[in-house]
Amino acid sequence: RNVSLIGAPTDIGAGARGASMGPEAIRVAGLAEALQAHGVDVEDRGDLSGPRNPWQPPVDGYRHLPEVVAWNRAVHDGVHGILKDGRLPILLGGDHCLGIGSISAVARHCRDTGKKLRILWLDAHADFNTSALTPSGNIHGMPVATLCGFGAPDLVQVGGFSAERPAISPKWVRQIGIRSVDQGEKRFVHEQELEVFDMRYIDEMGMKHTMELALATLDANTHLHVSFDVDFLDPAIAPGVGTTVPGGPSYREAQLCMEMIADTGRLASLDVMELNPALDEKNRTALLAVDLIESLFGKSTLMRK
Ligand code: DIR
Ligand code: MN
Ligand code: MN
Ligand code: MN
Repeated sequence: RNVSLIGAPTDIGAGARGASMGPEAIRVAGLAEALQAHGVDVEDRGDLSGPRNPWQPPVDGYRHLPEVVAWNRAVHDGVHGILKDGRLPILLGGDHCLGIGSISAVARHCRDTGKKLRILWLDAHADFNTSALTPSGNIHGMPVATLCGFGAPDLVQVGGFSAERPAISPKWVRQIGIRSVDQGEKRFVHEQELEVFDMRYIDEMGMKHTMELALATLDANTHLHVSFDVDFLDPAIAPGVGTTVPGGPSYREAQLCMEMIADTGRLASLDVMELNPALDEKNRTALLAVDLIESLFGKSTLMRK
């Protein structure tokens, strides 16, 4: 497989500064070298650029909306270019608002090539807020809703989509690891019938059963996109994120999650988001992310099947 790394060094949609340093921290943790060691062809397209973070309060329910739009247009074009070259993009975030640019590019590519799209959203949060529902105004809490057509028009339209014909349908999404959803957001998640495997579900049914359901009905024509918010992981093993929430997947649960995705053979694009080196301890969260991405690309202790 041919992989292209692309960095988006910004924290423009986040509630804490520092995710802008994420791309370089993942490079320093050795992502390219680790994948190459597993026989993956890796190129690094370097970093995108965009406006600096002005660190202003929200306006009409959105913080930094013009800057978020500029960054997402850049991410869209970068990711779409990689897909057109027939390569697998790995977006190095950056905060999770950039999932709008990344997944709109994937959705456009799938539409143009007649592929079915399935999105696995690994996160502590549902990221399904709107400007009316958000308690923070931070757009990293809104990418899933925006991609489904509920968001600022300039963001809904990234990639040529619209509220009438949005980039994705809630039906294409499976959320895993969720444990923090705001009050209004909770109602909207139910109303839109998002399929959420929250931590209670994982506690009761186990990660194996959860992933079997989340990965059911993939076929040879499915493009599988994984949007990996590093705060998915338990903060005890992954402290380097802006919005930690206790009670996340353990190291073993996260490994199993990644290995079961790898076993499908359908992974076609990946976001690695919200890594915040300013809050990390000697880059351990970046090193863990690299370890898990190796598993996502098929590293396992023994040969299987
Ligand atoms: C919270 C936190 N739900 C918000 N969201 C996220 O501000 O909307 N934190 N995504 O990572
Ligand atoms: Mn999150
Ligand atoms: Mn997120
Ligand atoms: Mn390793």
